[in-house]
Amino acid sequence: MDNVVDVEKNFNSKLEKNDFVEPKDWMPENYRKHLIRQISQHAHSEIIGMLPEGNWISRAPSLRSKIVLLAKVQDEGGHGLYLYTAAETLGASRDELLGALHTGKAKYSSIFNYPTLTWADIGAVGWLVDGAAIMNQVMLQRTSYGPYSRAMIRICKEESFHQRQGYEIMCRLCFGTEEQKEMAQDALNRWWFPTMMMFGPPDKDSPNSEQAIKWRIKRETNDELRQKFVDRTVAQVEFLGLTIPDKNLKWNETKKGYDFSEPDWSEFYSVIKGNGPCNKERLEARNKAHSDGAWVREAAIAYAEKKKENILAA
Ligand code: FAQ
Repeated sequence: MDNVVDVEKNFNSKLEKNDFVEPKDWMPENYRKHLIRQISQHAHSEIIGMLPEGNWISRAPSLRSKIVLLAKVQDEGGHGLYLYTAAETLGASRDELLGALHTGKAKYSSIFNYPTLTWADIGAVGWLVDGAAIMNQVMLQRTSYGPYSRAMIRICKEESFHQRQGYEIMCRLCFGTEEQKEMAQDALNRWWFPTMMMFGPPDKDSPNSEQAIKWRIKRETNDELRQKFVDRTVAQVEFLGLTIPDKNLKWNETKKGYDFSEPDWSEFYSVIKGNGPCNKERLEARNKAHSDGAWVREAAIAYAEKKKENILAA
């Protein structure tokens, strides 16, 4: 058996060479735990994220928009599946992870604790929320853990379609009637700062970032990604003829990027502690979906067992 020094050297050399760490490779226990924490929070965000958009499937304004929204929400369920599976390769069971979500012990993205009040919110979620998700996830395609990286490559392809779905809705509203444009502006006003919170607290207050960067789990910091997101989004807002609800937003020639206001971090901490506008509703809906789906899981297990029996008997 390899000694501890050798396996640790091998792990570090993989990181240095930008090689992937694979499930059967030796890894430090804290690296494994860090990954389970981040990947499972990410998986939970995908399936909780289905709820605010799912609310609008029956109210979509046309058959086309209903079909597109249905496909998007279904994709998010698929993303949850890839990510739970990646977490399972680290030794975490699906039941354990879902149990932590359903009892409120596990975190999921703060953004999904805000309500989707109008159809314009579905545009804003696709455009801003999926836009921020892609900004974060593009770097995760190069994360050091192989199964997570491969899941992210597939997820990013689908997320970029989602971002366009949202921007298309915003275009329709902004180039439609005055009333529709007002709806779009109202959605931007409500979603802008919660979206900025998606990247996590400022680097100086982020307990996990430093180690995550050392292990190449994260390749860019929370502040770097937030800055990139603002810089990329301003032109899209201008094209729509809307206004970002931030009086301090200003181009800074020296840094070649925009200066902007920080979101209200006390609101962020309150939301992730469970006190956002929809935390309770989201967990109730998620628990109900899980218990309503019990028969599907039972049927799938019975089918798999029967199939195994038939194979063994043949
Ligand atoms: N919400 O030390 P850091 C999507 C927690 S995209 C809730 O900076 P880290 C697509 C953090 O967990 C959204 N909690 O943490 C979609 C930590 O708590 P802990 C999901 C947050 O991990 C679109 C504490 O604060 N994307 O779902 C948030 O280095 C539309 C200190 O923070 C991902 O999860 C937050 N916003 O950086 C689906 C991407 N921010 O665990 C449906 C992968 C921070 O120590 C519809 N995750 N916290 O108790 C990541 O890249 C990272 O985990 C960050 C946080 C950047 C989210």
